Amino acid sequence: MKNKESASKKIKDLEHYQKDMKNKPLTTNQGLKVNDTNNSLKSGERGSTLLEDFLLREKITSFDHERIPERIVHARGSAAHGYFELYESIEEYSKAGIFTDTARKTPVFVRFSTVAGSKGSPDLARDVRGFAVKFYTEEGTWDLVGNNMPIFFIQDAMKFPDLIHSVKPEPNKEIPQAASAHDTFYDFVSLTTETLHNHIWVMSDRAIPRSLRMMEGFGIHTFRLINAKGEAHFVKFHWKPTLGVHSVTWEEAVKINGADPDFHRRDLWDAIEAGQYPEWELGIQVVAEKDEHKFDFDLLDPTKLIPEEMVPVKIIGKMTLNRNPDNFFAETEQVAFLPGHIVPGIDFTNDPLLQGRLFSYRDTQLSRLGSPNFHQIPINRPIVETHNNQRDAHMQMSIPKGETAYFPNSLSGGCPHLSKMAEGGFHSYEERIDAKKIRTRSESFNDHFSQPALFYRSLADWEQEHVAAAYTFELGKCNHEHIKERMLWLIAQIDDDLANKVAEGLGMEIPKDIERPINQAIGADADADKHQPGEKKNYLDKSKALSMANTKFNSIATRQIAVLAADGFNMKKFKSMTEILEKEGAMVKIVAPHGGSITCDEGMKHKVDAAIATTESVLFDAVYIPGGEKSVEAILDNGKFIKFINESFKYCKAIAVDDEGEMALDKSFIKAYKDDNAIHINDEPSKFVDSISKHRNWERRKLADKIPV
Ligand code: HDE
Repeated sequence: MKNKESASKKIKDLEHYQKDMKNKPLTTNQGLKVNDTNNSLKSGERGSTLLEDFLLREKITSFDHERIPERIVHARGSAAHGYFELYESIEEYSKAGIFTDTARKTPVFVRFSTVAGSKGSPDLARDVRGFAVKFYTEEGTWDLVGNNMPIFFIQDAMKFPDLIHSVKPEPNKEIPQAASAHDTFYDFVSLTTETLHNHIWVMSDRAIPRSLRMMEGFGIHTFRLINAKGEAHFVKFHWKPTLGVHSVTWEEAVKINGADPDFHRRDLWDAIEAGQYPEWELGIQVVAEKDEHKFDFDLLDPTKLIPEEMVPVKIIGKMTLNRNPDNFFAETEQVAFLPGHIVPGIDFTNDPLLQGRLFSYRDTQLSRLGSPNFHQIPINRPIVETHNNQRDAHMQMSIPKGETAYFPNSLSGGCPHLSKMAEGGFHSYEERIDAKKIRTRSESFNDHFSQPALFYRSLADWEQEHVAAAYTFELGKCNHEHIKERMLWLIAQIDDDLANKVAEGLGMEIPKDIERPINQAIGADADADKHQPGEKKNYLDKSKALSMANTKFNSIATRQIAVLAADGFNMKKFKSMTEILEKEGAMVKIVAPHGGSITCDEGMKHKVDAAIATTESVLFDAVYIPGGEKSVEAILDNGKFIKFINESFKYCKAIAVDDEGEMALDKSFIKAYKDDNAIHINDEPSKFVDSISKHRNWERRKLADKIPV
């Protein structure tokens, strides 16, 4: 169901371009009604096809050219429409209408993506997620093109092609797809130590989110906010999901990729269709210009975050996604995000990564969308009128009138005319620059170990274990010993304990010292010593915001609950349990021995959501087994149900059973562990709800490792 009421300005604009085929005759692109689209024109019934057949040629030509180049990075993505609302004006920092006018509902279009994989790659790859937001503001479009991690791999745009070439499939054999676990990536990472911070985030569960709706977003770079007086403040942007930040485990991710490679895409779509609109609050970390140099790291270095303990995040508004796209290609594929799209009140800094992005995104749209007129594609059009002297090129959709296409002119009355700043004219922030032209990296960017160490220290024990397992898995997939050794040495610079665990898993020794220079991202004539990673600093012991153990655990909204049942299940308990789960916003799905429907002990038919043969436990958050002897016996007759139960236990999920449902536990690994905190036998439904809202019972994990599924 589309939410018509909140149909925003942008949605109305898009409606203008929508085509509804209902009750319409099939026509050619010229409007000619078609009488036969099944047979080509031939000379005789069995004769050869004629070149004259313009109907065949139009249809086939269109088909032949359906594909456009996929994005070189972030090819795999899913998107949705929504709106942004401001809680309170921040006019002391920014004059942007979106940050001062609390009455506005600014339309947005948001695209989430993985980075390394192709368009058809699975959703649960271990990877950074793109989090790109297009705000259609009254002053023009602002694109906040961020990721789900607060830092980036590299410090200078010049390194981006190298980074991406190293992680993409190896060029001789085009292997592996959507995976960083291979030699070329670790060759690059181990020679480019600035990558280590983003890399350890990728080794954490942040790289395998439970849902796109349960991950944070970050603008990453330090930007500037500019107020009406022209004063600037540094700012970092944060998106915080109202459902909290939750992830799956790596083993589950691997299984989900097989069971449902569209897991995230489907989850986003289904939640919106069900009216369970994903929400994020927007937060800002603001730093006065005068405080630029008071930190132990450089604010212009995109491999550094500002710990929230040092600069708190001020929550200023909320984004809600309430409408799925009508057409994947027209909207999700053709949307073009450009970090260079800003509005008065927001400006750039000299972050060398951001500066390079300001070039790359416009450039890439030219090859992807084929024309500088890509801004005229409906999804990319701003909601405000545009007038300028740019003309022509492929696919010009407007008909600019008049005899002039230059400025200044007198023949068109000087129009389109310039706007003063007071009228909303954009004016770049006048930053003082007094420098020599130089190709180098600032030494203030040399700290490569402190923040990965801070991240690792801040994690809960189960998160740390997952990080160690991820390094071990990824390096275990590498073939070259010298690359693994270099990585082990570097991990030891971050944390000894972590390095020991990884070394043990790899069956290797941590090398005592390895030949310098370690960091090879320097010029041939550069003084290597000046550009090596500095000593690890400890300016903060732990930062709470870095651990998912400190996220929100107060909702089970949109959680998928599998009800394992067959004919004869006990309706009474089923009803009281599922009513509460559904009231809390969970999605209850009946998984049965077969499709169609099953009949409860009160003789009513219930639609089966998935036959056991078509689904897997990793697609669910929790399991409920109602009583009813016949029902429980029927499910225990099928080994896949037992696997389902054992696997749910293994991945630390909440499980509830009523009455005879307990027989299912006795047939499973759980038999000896019925006192587990998240196993509920004839318990109050509210207790089951509590356990689901905790996401996982990590206390169970050591035991769970022993379960052979
Ligand atoms: Fe991107 N990036 N990027 N990137 N990026 C692209 O632009 C690039 C970087 C991000 O859903 C491309 O339209 C360079 C950081 C997202 O359509 C391309 C550098 C961050 C998306 C490009 C970076 C991002 C892209 C490919 C280093 C987080 C997907 C297709 C200087 C702050 C947007 C396209 C969407 C896409 C270049 C680094 C986020 C090639 C050169 C840092 C979310 O232009």
